[in-house]
Amino acid sequence: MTSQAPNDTIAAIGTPPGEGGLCVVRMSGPDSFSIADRVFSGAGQPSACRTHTIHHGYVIDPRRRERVDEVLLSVFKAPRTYTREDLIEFSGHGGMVPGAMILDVLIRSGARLAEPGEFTKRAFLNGRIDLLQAEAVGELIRARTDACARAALRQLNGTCSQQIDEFRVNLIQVIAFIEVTLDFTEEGIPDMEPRTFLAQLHPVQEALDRLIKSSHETRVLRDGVRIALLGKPNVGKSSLLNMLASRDRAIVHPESGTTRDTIEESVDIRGVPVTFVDTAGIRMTSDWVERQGVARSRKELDQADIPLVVFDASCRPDDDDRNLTGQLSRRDCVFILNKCDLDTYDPDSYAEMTAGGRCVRTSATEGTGLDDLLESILEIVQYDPARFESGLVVNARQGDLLNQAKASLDRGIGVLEEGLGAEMAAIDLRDCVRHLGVLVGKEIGDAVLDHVFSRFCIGK
Ligand SMILES: Nc1nc2c(ncn2[C@@H]2O[C@H](COP(=O)(O)OP(=O)(O)OP(=O)(O)O)[C@@H](O)[C@H]2O)c(=O)[nH]1
Ligand SMILES: [Mg+2]
Repeated sequence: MTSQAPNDTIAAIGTPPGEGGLCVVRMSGPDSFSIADRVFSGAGQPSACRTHTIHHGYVIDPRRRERVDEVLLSVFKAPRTYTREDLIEFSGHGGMVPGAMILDVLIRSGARLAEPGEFTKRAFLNGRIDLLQAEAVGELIRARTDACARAALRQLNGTCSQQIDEFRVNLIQVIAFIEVTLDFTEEGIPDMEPRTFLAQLHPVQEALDRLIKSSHETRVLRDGVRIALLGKPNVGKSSLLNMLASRDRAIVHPESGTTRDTIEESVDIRGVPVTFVDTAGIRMTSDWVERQGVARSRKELDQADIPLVVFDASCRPDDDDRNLTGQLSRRDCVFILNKCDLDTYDPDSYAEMTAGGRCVRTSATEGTGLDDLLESILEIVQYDPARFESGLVVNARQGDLLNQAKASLDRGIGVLEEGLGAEMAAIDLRDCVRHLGVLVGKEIGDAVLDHVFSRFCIGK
């Protein structure tokens, strides 16, 4: 069973910690107004104010009868509120202390400190949004690029939830027909044959399939891509990182072995959140610190989604280059033939080593080849902005449920196609409905809810 909404009153700071213009403390639940009446001093009592209005005043510590902060108080009366409960927001001065003092007064006056995501959890438990939408709030907060935020917002608007609901309605209709057919087998109902059911199920199967495919494509928006710059010392890895980041992020120097530790930089490439990792040049060395750096570079070679293998193509390949390419057992990588601005540039001498791979010619010092490099990266992540526009941003929970729903539906359709009996198919179809229900948050237990909302920040 789905949990009931709790009936206590919660409070939390809704803005990030630190110095800032404002700090917002929110409070939600049945006692919000009685607590606010006790701690707020302004032109009138909050409980007497019209809903969706803002009032100037002070938060008072009722014990000491002294002002805690000057605030604007926003009044939201149930049910047209974020949580569907009575809700109050105090906008006080930003900073480490004022918000904490307001919160302290609210807690001492009867509110409880909210758990992470509890405001959004209440919006869900009170039926304002479904679980897909609640999770989209979390995605929106965590979004690292515009494209990811837009996708989360679409999900928050309920577009995906509507689609899932349509699937459920269609399946429930078919299950109901099957049950009716079973009840009236004697009389025989001519329209209720497997092909009638199949005609209704196939479009759901196709639409679910499309949703799963598009969710694979949008996964990269949510999780981002980790791309490592690898190569022997001095080939220009740090210079390339600076070119990709459009700033002087890493130290560049003519001496070999400049970069000792891995350096990360987040970049938005046409909506895809990419983390570029600059690494220490891979070579045999007796220097202890450099050896640790090389070990980290090797780890990056395994961990990164895409390795960018950099060569200094103004010199001929040597053993260090050959050793490195020997370790590339695998996967998509991009070979970068750097330093194309130099007279001695000879990319052909690398042809054998890079045979069959994607190659890009660059000059990190002159900024040449950046577009080609970005294109190669987007090709590997199969980025297509048009498809991203309609996709669902799935997390692991949602991905699992979509796949389980699809598997049940496929089984049910298989049973009908083989003429094994509609009552058998109904069992699978019911499973599918159940999985889709859990996806949008119907009939789920506390453990799942706690897991979903524990990943939120406090105050959301
Ligand atoms: N002419 C030219 N010089 C470059 C280019 N890229 C890098 N360099 C120079 O090559 C030298 C080494 O560059 P880095 O970016 O520090 O090379 P790295 O691969 O990070 O080196 P390590 O950190 O020592 O492994 C510096 O003097 C750079 O200015 C390029 O495309 N053309
Ligand atoms: Mg470097």
